[in-house]
Amino acid sequence: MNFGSEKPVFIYFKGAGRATAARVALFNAFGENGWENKMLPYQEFADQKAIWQKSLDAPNVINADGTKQVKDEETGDMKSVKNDYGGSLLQTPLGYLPQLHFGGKIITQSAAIARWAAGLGEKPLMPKDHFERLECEVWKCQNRN
Ligand SMILES: N[C@@H](CCC(=O)N[C@@H](CS)C(=O)NCC(=O)O)C(=O)O
Repeated sequence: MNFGSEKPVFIYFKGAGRATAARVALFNAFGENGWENKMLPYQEFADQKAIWQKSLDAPNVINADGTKQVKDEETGDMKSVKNDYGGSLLQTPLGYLPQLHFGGKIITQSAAIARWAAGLGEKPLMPKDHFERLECEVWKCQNRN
């Protein structure tokens, strides 16, 4: 699989939290220098979260697909438009970390990122055997991050 020269950027706080499995898998897949492990200072996160929160002004609807409801000026009807979350770094419906910025997308959910990265690289962490893989998935679901 060829990812070109783009480096995935993983963003979380300075600390283990929900990031360990994803960080380990990203390190294994992309090597020490093939990805960026960005640790956001908490104050910076809080500032970004405030911008994000403000963008959810009434009607405060968070759609899972990253859209929000606004009133159509002409018809007065409610319509769905893409939410840019006020330009906040937290451009996702839940405004949480971690995030993975890659391929022009922002991916959330630590377990999903860990599983994805665990299948990559010269020596993927995810076993080839289908049943062993299933056991890994069970373990990951049980741990929920
Ligand atoms: N299910 C998500 C949960 C993410 C989550 O809860 N992130 C917390 C930190 S561990 C967060 O960003 N909290 C900040 C906030 O709630 O404003 C995942 O595993 O990635």
